[in-house]
Amino acid sequence: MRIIISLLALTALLSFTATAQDVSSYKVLETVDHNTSYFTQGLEVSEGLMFESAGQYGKSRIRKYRPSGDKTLLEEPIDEEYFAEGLTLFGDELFLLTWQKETAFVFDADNLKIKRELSYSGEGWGLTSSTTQLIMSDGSDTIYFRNPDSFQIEREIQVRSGPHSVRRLNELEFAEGYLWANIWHSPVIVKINPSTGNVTNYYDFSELVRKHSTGQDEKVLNGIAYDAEKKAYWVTGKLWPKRYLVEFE
Ligand SMILES: [Ca+2]
Repeated sequence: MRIIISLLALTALLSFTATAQDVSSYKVLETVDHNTSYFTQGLEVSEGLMFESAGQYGKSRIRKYRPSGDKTLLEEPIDEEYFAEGLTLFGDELFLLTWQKETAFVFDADNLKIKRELSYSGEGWGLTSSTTQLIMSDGSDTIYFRNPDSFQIEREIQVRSGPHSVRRLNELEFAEGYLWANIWHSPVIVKINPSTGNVTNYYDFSELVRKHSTGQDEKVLNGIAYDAEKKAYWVTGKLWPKRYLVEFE
């Protein structure tokens, strides 16, 4: 039954012919509370601090807290004309995308105050970073690698599963040499080779999605953050009451 559900989820959402062996397994190691008013867009952990952005007009904000719980240490609202999207830490600065205003904000990660603004073309969805670049999605199958100083695009990849495009790429995480991505309105997390754009693994979170998304279409799985201390990944969803520490196979 579980395999049937997984196959349905994958074929329906990724529009390709999946086989049972395409679905990799994972293990939930820890469960902690998550603020149910947070329409989670970006999620990241660094040196014992978790950073999160929440979307929606008039409710967009960023905060930081400890990964072990949900007590907010510091929070900063975003101007109500912006719908906050992906968030990532680069050096001692946080970069935040906005959905349709072609504006990114750069914050001091210590006090969460805006230092400067950047502009780009098109929509902003997910954002993560390597040691040298910012890595961005825009809801299509394209991933953009940007220079953190100029914000200019240095490289692009198209994400593919075999011959098929994988679209609606949303929240991102670059960790352990791979790019991990939520797919908007999908219970699936994909693991992507950042050089080729090829999807190497799929992880089906239908079980958690069924538990948390009932009755509200936008309460989707979103948010991936690699916790280097625990060598595992935190995952959650928009307005979800829980955040999960997961070990991917
Ligand atoms: Ca992330």
